[in-house]
Amino acid sequence: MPNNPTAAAAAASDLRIRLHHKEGRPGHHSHPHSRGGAPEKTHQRATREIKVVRRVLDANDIMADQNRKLFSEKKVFVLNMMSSPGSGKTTTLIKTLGKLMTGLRCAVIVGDICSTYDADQLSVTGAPVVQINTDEFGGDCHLAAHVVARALSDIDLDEIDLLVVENVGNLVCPAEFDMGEDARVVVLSVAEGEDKPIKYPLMFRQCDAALLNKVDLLPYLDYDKDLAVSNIRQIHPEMPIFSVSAKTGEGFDPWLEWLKGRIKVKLG
Ligand SMILES: Nc1nc2c(ncn2[C@@H]2O[C@H](COP(=O)(O)OP(=O)(O)OP(=O)(O)O)[C@@H](O)[C@H]2O)c(=O)[nH]1
Ligand SMILES: [Mg+2]
Repeated sequence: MPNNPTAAAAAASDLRIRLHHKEGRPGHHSHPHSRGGAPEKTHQRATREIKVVRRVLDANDIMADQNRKLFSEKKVFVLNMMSSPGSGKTTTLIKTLGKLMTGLRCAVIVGDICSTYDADQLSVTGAPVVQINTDEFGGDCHLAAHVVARALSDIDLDEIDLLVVENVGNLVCPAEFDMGEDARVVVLSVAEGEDKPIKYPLMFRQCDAALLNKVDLLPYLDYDKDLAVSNIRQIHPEMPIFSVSAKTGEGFDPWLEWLKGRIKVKLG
C-alpha cells in the first residue's frame, strides 16, 4: 500500500472501480455461483474482492483519522447525516441550520452522484455549501474520507464551528465509511416502512441518533410508529430517536437540544 493514505484510498478505489466494471460490485454481487463459473475461480475472485474492499476500508480509516485530527485542531464539530434517498436529509438540514445559525457558524458538504440540486436548495440558509458529485470518483454511493478531505480545501475551517456532511442517499454503504466525524445521524421517514432498521442494521448500529421524519404524513399512512421505534431499539437500544416533521417544524426542539449538547461537549 502506498505511504500516502489519500493515494492508497484512491488506488484501492480505482481497483475497486475496475473490479466493479469487470465483475460486479464487490461485496454486493459476489455470490460464488451467481455466474455459473468454475468454483475455484469464483472462490479466488471472491477472496480477492474481500481483500480489495478491506484495503479500501483500511485506507479510509487512516484518512478519516487525519480528518478527525484536523477537525479537532480547528475546533470544528462534524455531523454526518445519512438516509435512503428522499427521507428528508436536505429539508431537515435546512430547518436545522435555520435554527442553529443564530449562534453557530456553519458550513455544509453535500454528496450526490450527480447534480447541484441539494447545494442550490441548501444555499438559502446562507451557509457556505460545497457539493461533491461522486460520478467524478466512479459514481460511489457514499462519501469516503479522502473525498471529504478534498472538499475541505473549499471551506475555511477557521471560520466555522459546525460542519454538516449530507451523505449520498443510501441506507447501506455510507455507514461503512468513517470520515472523521463527531456524530452520525440517520434520517428515516415514516413513508419508508417500519422494517428498515431490521433490514439495514449497520446504519442504525453506527448512528448516534435517529430522526423519524415526515410525521406530518402519519394520518395518511398505515404506519406503526411504535413498531418502527421498537425495531430501532432492537438494533441500537440506547439510541435517541426524535420524531420530527421537516415540513412543519414539529418535534425540532428536542433534536436541536441534543445536537447543541453534543457540540458543546466538543467545543465547550
Ligand atoms: N410531508 C413531508 N415531506 C417532506 C418532509 N421532509 C422532506 N419532505 C419532502 O421529501 C422529499 C425529499 O426530501 P429531501 O430533503 O430532498 O430528501 P433527501 O434525503 O435530502 O434526498 P436525497 O438527497 O435525494 O437522498 C422532498 O419533496 C421534501 O419536500 C416532511 O417532514 N414532511
Ligand atoms: Mg438531499
